Parts: sequence; C-alpha cells; structure tokens
Amino acid sequence: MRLSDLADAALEAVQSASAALSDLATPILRLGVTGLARSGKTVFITSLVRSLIAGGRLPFFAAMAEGRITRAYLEPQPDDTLPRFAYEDHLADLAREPPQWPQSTRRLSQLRLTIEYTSALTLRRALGPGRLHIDIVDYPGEWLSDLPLLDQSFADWSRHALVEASAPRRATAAAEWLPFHAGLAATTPADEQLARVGAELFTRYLRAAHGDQPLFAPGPGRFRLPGDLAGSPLLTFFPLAPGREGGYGRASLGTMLARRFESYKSYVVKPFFRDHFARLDRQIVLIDALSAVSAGGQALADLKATLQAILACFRPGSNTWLSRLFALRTDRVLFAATKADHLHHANHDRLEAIVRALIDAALTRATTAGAEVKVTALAALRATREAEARRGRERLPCIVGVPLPGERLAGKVFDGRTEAAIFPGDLPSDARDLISPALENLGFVAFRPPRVRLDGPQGEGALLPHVRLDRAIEFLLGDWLQ
Ligand SMILES: Nc1nc2c(ncn2[C@@H]2O[C@H](COP(=O)(O)OP(=O)(O)OP(=O)(O)O)[C@@H](O)[C@H]2O)c(=O)[nH]1
Ligand SMILES: [Mg+2]
Repeated sequence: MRLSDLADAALEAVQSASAALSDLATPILRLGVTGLARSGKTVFITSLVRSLIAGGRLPFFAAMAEGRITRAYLEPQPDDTLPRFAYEDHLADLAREPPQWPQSTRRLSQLRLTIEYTSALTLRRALGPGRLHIDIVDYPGEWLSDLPLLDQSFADWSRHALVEASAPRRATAAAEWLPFHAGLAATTPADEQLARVGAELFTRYLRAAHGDQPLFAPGPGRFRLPGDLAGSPLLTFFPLAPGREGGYGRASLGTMLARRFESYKSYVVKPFFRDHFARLDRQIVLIDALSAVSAGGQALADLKATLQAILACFRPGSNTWLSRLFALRTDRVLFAATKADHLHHANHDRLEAIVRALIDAALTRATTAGAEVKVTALAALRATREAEARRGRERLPCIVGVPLPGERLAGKVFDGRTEAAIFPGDLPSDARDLISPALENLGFVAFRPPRVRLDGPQGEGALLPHVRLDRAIEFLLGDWLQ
C-alpha cells in the first residue's frame, strides 16, 4: 500500500466520521400529519415532498422564495422495522395517463426528508450550510379513530358501539351482527369459538357500515384494515353489553372479551400513538369538511363528534394517557380544510369558518395551552382551475376540471375524460347555518388529479399545482429554516 493510499483512507475516515457527527447534530423536526380516512394525508405528504425536492412554486415559503434551499432529498429508510413511504409509487400514479390519486393507505410507513439550506441569519450562516431532517409517518386514517378507546372501559365502549350499530342508517349493515349479540348475555360462559364467530360477524358489520358511509364508519380501525395484524388473536373480540350492575360474570365471555379489548389497547393502540404521535414538534390536522358538507347535516354532525372525541385526547394538561405523553412540545398546530380546490377562492373564508365551527373546543384548548394555531383552506394538489361563467347578466365563479368517471351532478354522469365547468354554489356565510337546507344547492364532484411530468427538464409540468401549500409549509417549517 502506498503512503498516498493511506492518506486517502485516513481522509475518507475523517470525512465519514465528520459526516456522521454532523448527522447526529442535524435537528429533527417531527411533523404529525393527522387526519381521518380519506382526509388527504397521503396526497399532502406526496405533494409536500415533491414540492420541496423539485423546487416547486412556493412564493410564501420564505426559504424557497429567497433561494436559500440548496437541496432536499429523501434519506434511506431510518428505521429498519418500518416500510418507507411509497413516495415514488404515488408520484408514478400521478404521472400515468390518465393520472390517478394514490390508493387508500393500508399500513404504516415513514419517511425522512432532509433539507440543506443557507441560513437567513448572518451569524448562523458563518457556521456553514444548515441541515434539517423532517420525519413524517403515513397511516390508514381509520387507525386514528381508535384514539378515544384509550380512555374507555370495555363496558363503556360496548354500550357506545351498540348504540352506533342500532342507528337506523346502520340497519342493513348490522342485520347479522345485532341478532347474534341479542342471543348473548353478560353471564354467557367464555367460549373461544363464540368469540371467533362474534368477531367475524362484527368485522363484517364494520366492513358493510364502511361501504354504506365511508366517511364515518365505526371502529376499531384495525378490524377493517388490520395491517400486520391480519388473523391475530388481538382482534378476536367484539362489544358485549354489560349486565345491570355494569359488569360481567366471572369466567364469562364478557370478561374474556374485556381482557382482549384491554390487550388491543395495550399492544396495538398505545404503541402506535406512543411511537408516532408523541413528541411531535409540529402538527397539521387535515379535515375534509367539504365531503361532509356535501353528504348533509348528519354527516357534519358525525364529523364534528368524531373530531371532538379525537382532538380531546390531545388535550394538554388533562389526565389522559396521551396528554401526559404529549407534554407541551407541539408548539404549532395547523388545522387545514383540505380539497379547497373544489371551491372558487371566493368561498375559502367560509370553508375556514366551517372548520372553525367543527373544532371550536380543540382550537380554544390548543390556544390556551400556548400553541400557535392557524386555520386554513388548502389543496395540497390542485385538480381544478378557476373561471367565470355567465348566466344572463350574472357572473358565476366556477371551477374547471375533469370529473372522475361515474361522478354525477344535476342528472349528468361524467365519463372521466371530458373537462367540465362547475358552479359548486356558495357555502353559507354563517357556519351555524350548516344544518340548513341551503346546503342542498351545493354540488361537488371528485376530479382527476393533474398529471405530473417526471421526465424532461424541471419546469411547469414538473411542479405540482396547489392552493396555499406554501403558506402551510411556511407555518410548519419556516422558523426551523431561519
Ligand atoms: N381535488 C383534490 N382532491 C384531493 C386533494 N387531496 C386529496 N384529495 C382527494 O381525497 C382522496 C383521499 O386522499 P388521500 O391523501 O388518499 O387521503 P388519506 O388521508 O391518505 O386517506 P387514507 O389513506 O384512507 O387514510 C384522494 O383520492 C383525492 O380524491 C386535493 O388537494 N385536491
Ligand atoms: Mg393515505
């Protein structure tokens, strides 16, 4: 070996050691992307990553607008036990002809995005280029609905689940499971076979309820989307009404199911929230208020109740298991009304007002706890553009896009290829009017996503159109890139 080889090797060792050291010193921002099923988490994460990596048009994201972002890239998967977020696959779906939205998420995944930047502050700039890691997880929205279980006993949960299953709108979905439950009592002896049959019928009921009303299907979330738990004994339980004194007999089926319910909480729900929701630095809560608005008053009431139950668990200072875990670390929370591109921008204020009305209690709580809170209307991936149509002398603010095949509006069925100009109507000026018949005049359809160009030079086609994604990024990350 020549001396120069040795010197090279030594230099390499020093370089990789200093790279490892500088990686250790690189701050990590844990960004929580929270939202119910279909609220837009996967699209938001894909669009965020793409916009940062491809240098998107983000005028209100200061670090980008000032040209201080040198490079952004995805790190190799930091955690060997979790799959990486399928960013490239989601992007490939958007680049197809015709472009497709990502599939509904079925399992947990994670990503680490690294941003290299120049500080805006002279002193910090003198220390050299800055680096920031951003860690994000993506998961099926159904799993979020399990959060309120943590504060419930098996008896309470059972009572609640039975009321839900007995609602007239669930009659068909629960047609098999409710009679099965009616044949059991709090004193029915423990029986493994009975537990399995009951769990199977209960799962079928949950699937059917989801088919009827995908927005607010009852849980637990893992019964319909088990992820790695498919076939696991942890899912062999179902609700069983307690006896008059509120309990179950000794050696009874109820006692056995209650034990499994507690195991589900300890081994499934708690670890999920402990590992992925605690210690978040920043949080964005995505709320698909428009789908609820278009589904009517009952759906809005359901959305409000679901959000309230979930957000109450993030309550700082209370005695809940989760709030102890959260401490007061999350110092900024953005509540975003997603899919705002379904409306002309003239209506975005009203959409924000609706979201405020849906989460009023959580907003007050977060603000009193000292977190900086913002509400915004957002489209992480804009599928429409704005236009004006004339009706006589009237000018109507419209949106133009390609409705997905099979979408219907005013008796018309769309073919998935033809562009249409749609006047979605005006949201009520007072969010309290939401349960009123005024909503019936609103018309929403789902649109095809815009096509992303992955080949060729970085230019217009490489960037993703959005609504206020840049402001959202500025609020969530901006000060860490100062
Ligand atoms: N027009 C429009 N539609 C959107 C936007 N974001 C999401 N969508 C629509 O909402 C659907 C759900 O978005 P996802 O990102 O898959 O939702 P998710 O929260 O990941 O859902 P789960 O994986 O089921 O928990 C998409 O298939 C789109 O139809 C947006 O910015 N604009
Ligand atoms: Mg998803």
